[in-house]
Amino acid sequence: MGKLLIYGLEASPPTRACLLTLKALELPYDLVPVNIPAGEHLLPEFRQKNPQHTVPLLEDDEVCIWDSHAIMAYLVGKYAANDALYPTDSRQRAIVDQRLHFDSGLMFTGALRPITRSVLFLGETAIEQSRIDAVAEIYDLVELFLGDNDFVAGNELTIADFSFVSSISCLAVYLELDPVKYPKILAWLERLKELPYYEEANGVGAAQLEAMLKSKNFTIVA
Ligand SMILES: N[C@@H](CCC(=O)N[C@@H](CS)C(=O)NCC(=O)O)C(=O)O
Repeated sequence: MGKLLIYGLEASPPTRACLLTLKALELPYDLVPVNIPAGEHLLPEFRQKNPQHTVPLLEDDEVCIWDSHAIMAYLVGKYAANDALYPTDSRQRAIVDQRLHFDSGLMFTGALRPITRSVLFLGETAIEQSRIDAVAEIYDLVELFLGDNDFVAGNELTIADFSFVSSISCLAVYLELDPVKYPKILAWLERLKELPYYEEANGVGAAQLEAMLKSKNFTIVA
């Protein structure tokens, strides 16, 4: 096996979800930096590997896989010693898959990405309250998903937790997690922060993105 290459940047939430998976599986990898603000993802060399020009992109022995959710599933399927992070049992897998689609379709793509794009790349400094209300609706659902479980897809840590934590640690920049309304999400976040690789794989990049966003001095308007 050649060394795994993960193209992306630490500030990118889906890149961080993959870094969490790589660390959890103790897989050696190189993070190949792709400077999105400088447009490196649009260069022909990168588009040749990923015509959709998104990060993260995984390169494994010349096979290119993109979309963090697909990458995480691939890494567990190919390299994990067991299926704990992405169960093969149909029922358990369906729950994990539902959470991954929730992140892919709604939490990251529907809420986080458009707001972040407006602030970082389109120079908008006023975020409409309705977009923040949509974040609150997402929190409401995540609080329900957690129920009495320790993790978002049950009582075991899975790749769904990696997706969720990479997105939620950034959504919290737009809407703080109210301890009265979201005690389960906050307790779950603390649980994830206890992972020995959390800070390196998610904490550092989340702080970078938070600093980038706050430097734009955005406000929320009705
Ligand atoms: N669903 C994708 C989303 C990836 C994505 O949108 N990444 C952003 C950076 S955080 C990106 O590459 N933006 C550049 C572009 O879309 O051209 C995933 O989970 O990997």
